Amino acid sequence: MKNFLEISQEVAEALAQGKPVVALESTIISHGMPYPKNVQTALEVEQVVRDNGAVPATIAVIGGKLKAGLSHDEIEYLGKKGLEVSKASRRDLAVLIAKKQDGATTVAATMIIAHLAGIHVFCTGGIGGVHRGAQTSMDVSADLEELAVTPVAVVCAGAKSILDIGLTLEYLETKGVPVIGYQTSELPAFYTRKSGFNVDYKIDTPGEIATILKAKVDMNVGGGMLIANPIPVEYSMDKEYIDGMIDKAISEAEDKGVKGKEITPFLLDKIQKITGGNSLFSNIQLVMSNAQLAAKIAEAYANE
Ligand code: PSU
Ligand code: MN
Repeated sequence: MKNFLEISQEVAEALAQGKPVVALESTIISHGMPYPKNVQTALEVEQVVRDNGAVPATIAVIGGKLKAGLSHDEIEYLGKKGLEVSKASRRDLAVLIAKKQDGATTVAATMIIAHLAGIHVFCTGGIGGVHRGAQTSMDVSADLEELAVTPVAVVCAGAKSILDIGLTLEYLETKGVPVIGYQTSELPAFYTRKSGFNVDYKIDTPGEIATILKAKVDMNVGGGMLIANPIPVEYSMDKEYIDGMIDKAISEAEDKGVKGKEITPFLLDKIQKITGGNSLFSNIQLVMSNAQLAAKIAEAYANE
């Protein structure tokens, strides 16, 4: 079974020694940002994880191998190929293994590979969720189903308003996923610190989050946790401005009939283009902030 899982030497050693490890996804590299910003950001995020005492494990599928821990060359390869690398979620993994192909892993697929490797803490920017209009499109991200079954804590900056945030929270409740606000009782909305919706629990320290994660993992009943870390105030965007831009992107997607796995990357790309890069800057800053928090949680978890 394990011959398709490839853990880098550094990550394998850290795990064997019980040292803190933080998983990082790769859809954000190939599909979430333009080259070369995507590669620079991916390497910087790894550095932030290191600076905060943990070992980064960037996750992707390369040549049919499920990889936990990428070299700089592999990150450069994924970033340069960009949209040519297919976006890989749970449904895609077996096919990519069999065909020996590459895949940029979503939150769902990254959680699976992190879990196979024995990593419990994962840092990303934004998760997939219940899309606006899901009542008829039934577009619910596989990320939410993964959070329901796979014991990995996902640190994010909340849910973008490309999604129906209220329905996303309802779905997570149904699926038994605890939504934790880091030092906040309100779910952040990615570019902004507020969404108008409450989290389930406000927790103020990485140590307490690690204790909850330990209990969750030790119960051994499956399922992950969502940790929402608000974007630092100095990088947060004006809510009306960004919501207006998101609405514009959504109506363009509707006009063009974009659906399925294409919709999220389409909207992310459109938003970046119509905000002239402002949102990309905020996006990068919130990922760095999440990396810092994830490393601290991983460190506390290693000491549990
Ligand atoms: N939302 C963001 N940024 C992202 C994504 C979502 O704000 O980069 C990416 C993540 O990789 C996430 C995926 O797992 O999109 C969700 O895609 P879908 O909605 O098709 O499940
Ligand atoms: Mn979808």
